[in-house]
Amino acid sequence: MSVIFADQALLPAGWATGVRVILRPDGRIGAVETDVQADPGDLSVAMLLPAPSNLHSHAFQRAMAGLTEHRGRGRDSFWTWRELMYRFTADLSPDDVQAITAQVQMEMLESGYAAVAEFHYLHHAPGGADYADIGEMSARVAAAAAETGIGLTHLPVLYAHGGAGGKPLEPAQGRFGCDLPRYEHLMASAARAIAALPSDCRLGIAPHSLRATTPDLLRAATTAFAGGPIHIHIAEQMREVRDVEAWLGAPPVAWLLDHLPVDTNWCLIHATHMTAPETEALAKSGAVAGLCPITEANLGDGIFPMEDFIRAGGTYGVGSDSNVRIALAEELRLLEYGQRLSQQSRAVICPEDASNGRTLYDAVLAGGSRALGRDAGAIAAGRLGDLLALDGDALALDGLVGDSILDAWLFAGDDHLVTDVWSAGRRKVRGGRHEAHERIETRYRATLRRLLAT
Ligand code: NGQ
Ligand code: ZN
Repeated sequence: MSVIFADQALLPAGWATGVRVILRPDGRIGAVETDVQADPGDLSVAMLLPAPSNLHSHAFQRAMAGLTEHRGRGRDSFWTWRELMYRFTADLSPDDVQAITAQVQMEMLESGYAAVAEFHYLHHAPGGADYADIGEMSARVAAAAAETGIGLTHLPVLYAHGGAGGKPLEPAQGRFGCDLPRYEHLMASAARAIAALPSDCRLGIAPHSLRATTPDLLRAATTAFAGGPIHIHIAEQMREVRDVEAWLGAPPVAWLLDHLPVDTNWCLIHATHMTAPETEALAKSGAVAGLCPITEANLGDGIFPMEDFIRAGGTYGVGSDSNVRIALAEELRLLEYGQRLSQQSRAVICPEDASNGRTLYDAVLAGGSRALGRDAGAIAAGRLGDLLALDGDALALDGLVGDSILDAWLFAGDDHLVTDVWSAGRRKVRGGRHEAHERIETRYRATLRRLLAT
């Protein structure tokens, strides 16, 4: 048993003071006491919060952060960025992927995320042949999680087509591609890799997008792997919306909701471009909208119809997607700021007479846990011990109580205010640094230097 004592903590019923959180050896919270004093053996922190889950990541893309900001000829777009990204994947080795993924997971933990859903599609060797173990790359993602201690929901991606209408894969997509039998082998291997991790880690599936699958394949895969998390990219770019409409006779979100049993196991990544009826139907389905504001801004995707979605009772969470920046506070701030800029208004996401910071934070705790299939998101007996502590001595937080802590952190601060992070009770970050920071970063630097040289 270890015990954290917090001067202030955010509990399901609201802020409490004098809080003891008792962590069980299995990584769950055993009990929560309030209005008490610290015991001598307790670890004392100023401000304790549940730590959110990051619901969308492509770890390898972290290594090209900042390298896609040179404008080429013509108009830069998501599609020209994708060309660069494909070129970048061409010779990443399993060692490279493991080194990059460990760095990414470490940065996520240091930023305050306790867990991540890794939407993993770089499966095969250069040229597209299977590795000796078809799940080699999944095993590397799992090995990174074993080293960093992050809570992993691993989502091997089913990527079978090069574009809407069942187009064949492009040569540059060869390392991603699987038909269903090959995918089933991959999933079996990935399941073995995940079984070696702590029990909070789990497996789900990710049909990449409507354009990278077909209706039949999507139905077959989601039936074969029903019952766990199902993530899919959808309606991110207008070109994709038009292609799907021309092919399937409906816009992507409407088509998906009409043709598959979309429920709380599903997470629709981006869902940026929706009509009002699609927005309402998605909200009512119980599926999570997986919003990635920093990447969506970077790639020029557009702005999610948040007001309509919230009015209809929708659930959302955030992901760092391309990992061009891994920054929890910034991700939430940009989510709200995109709405402010487009609506020419303030406090767009927040209901009346409430805190912006608290509203955003509560929402992504719930949405992230649901999307990862992770029993976290609250400091309550029985839940996983996904926790973070903030620096009560920091100037930005000095003297603050309750929701104003969240407002100050998310709108006027950054992730340097995060001092300690626990994932399922595993205390991996202290003093703002991951326990293996030096080793992981040194290896990552060497990997990057080699990649940049080629
Ligand atoms: C991805 N990126 O899966 O990383 C995609 C591009 C593709 C985003 N959807 C790859 N933002 O579409 O093939
Ligand atoms: Zn993505």
